[in-house]
Amino acid sequence: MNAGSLRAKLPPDFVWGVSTSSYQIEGAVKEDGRGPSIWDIYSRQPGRIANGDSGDVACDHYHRYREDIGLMRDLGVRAYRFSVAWPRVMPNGRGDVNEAGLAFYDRLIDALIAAEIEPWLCLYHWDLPQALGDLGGWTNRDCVQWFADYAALIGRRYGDRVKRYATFNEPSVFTLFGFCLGGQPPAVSDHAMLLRAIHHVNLAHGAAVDRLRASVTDVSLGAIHNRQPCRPAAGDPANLPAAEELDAYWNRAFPDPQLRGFYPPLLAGAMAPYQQADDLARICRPVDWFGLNHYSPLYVTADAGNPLGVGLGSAPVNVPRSNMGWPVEPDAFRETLIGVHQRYGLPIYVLENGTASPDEIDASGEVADAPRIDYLRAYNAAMFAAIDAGADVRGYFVWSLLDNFEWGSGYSQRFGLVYVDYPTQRRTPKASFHWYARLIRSCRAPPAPPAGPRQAPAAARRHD
Ligand code: GCO
Repeated sequence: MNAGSLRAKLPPDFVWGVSTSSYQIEGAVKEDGRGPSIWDIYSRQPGRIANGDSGDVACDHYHRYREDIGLMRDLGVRAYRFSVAWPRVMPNGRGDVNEAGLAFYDRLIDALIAAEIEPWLCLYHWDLPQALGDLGGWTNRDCVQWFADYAALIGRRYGDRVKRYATFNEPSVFTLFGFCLGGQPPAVSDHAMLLRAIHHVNLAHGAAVDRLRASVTDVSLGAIHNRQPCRPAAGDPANLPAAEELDAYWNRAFPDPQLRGFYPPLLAGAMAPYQQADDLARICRPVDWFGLNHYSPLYVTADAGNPLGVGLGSAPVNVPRSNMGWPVEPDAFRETLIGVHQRYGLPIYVLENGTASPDEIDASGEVADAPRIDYLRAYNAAMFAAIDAGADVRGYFVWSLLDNFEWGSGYSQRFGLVYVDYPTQRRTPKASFHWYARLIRSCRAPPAPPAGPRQAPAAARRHD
């Protein structure tokens, strides 16, 4: 990749970053007053998580955040996307506030700012307080107000230092897998509950946008959507209706009402019974950017085993795959960036992109993660091609800084630029860490040359 030419394509204020999430890295799940989340309870249920793993300790980031910020500095990123654990700051999700929990994020944010790394704060990366889950969670319309009150608390507490906020991470993913496809809490499969959850999360997004705008001066906010083309598995036309159905739920059920003011046609009728007057106006509130997570296309099959009749099938055999089995198709990323630009017309920040690879520490103590370097090189080239085609992409954040708790896969999958040896919590930057650091340095605009002697204005020079 010719970095020099890349610089020409990037806006001068292009943001290079890394991303993580609270439940996946913090640990300390019972420390300093934190309440349980639905993921704490779900992870402890037998058979839910590979190898019986949980986020109880994870990367112990709660105690090691200063070391991890040092790694970010070495990487050369100027931005760090993290999430706040709602039950760490409000143990029951509403009412009482946990000062010790708030104080942790004060320490984290202050240390980031001291390291000249801009904090990007995501309010919700799936760890709903279990106390609210017990009251129906996102199927209960009261959760909208509970979330808005939580957003207001965060804005008031950190708004003097944090200006970048995301309301939700991947709302389509946690609602689809939680209420229809399985694999995430509350692990039910019920179309009415899915529709209620979708609608209430959309309402909660709109309410939080209003509360953040009211509490944070100069706020810059958006939501983070996983957007991936839904293709009929095996190219079989019989799978096309399932691909179109999943596309409506996975790619449009949130950005369309939030940014265009209406549900996609495949959802609109089914959603109507759960809407109250002016709900769409409550959802469609002005945001500043589109947060995009992208990994690979989805190959969709018809599957009568769930209310949507959709299943995740296999990619074509000739397509390379990651350790997760996800197809590596960078051109789908280019298409997605251009499509998001054309459909929503907002500045785009890529807030997750990366891959799982079978990383090991070799005899010399290094981690030669060539598959991740190949992936990042190809996907950055695809991003630059999309920018060249006119997509307004303003930033790129790698998922993830650290190997971490990969939900149902537990610690069996590694997405980090930094290898985490979990028994010792030792961090080892991988080869991809150094590759990404070089890419950032090469793409960052060179410092302006020192001002030379003052010259006459150009017009005057033309005549001299
Ligand atoms: C997601 C989540 C992350 C995952 C990452 C790899 O997209 O599922 O945002 O928490 O860990 O994407 O699956």
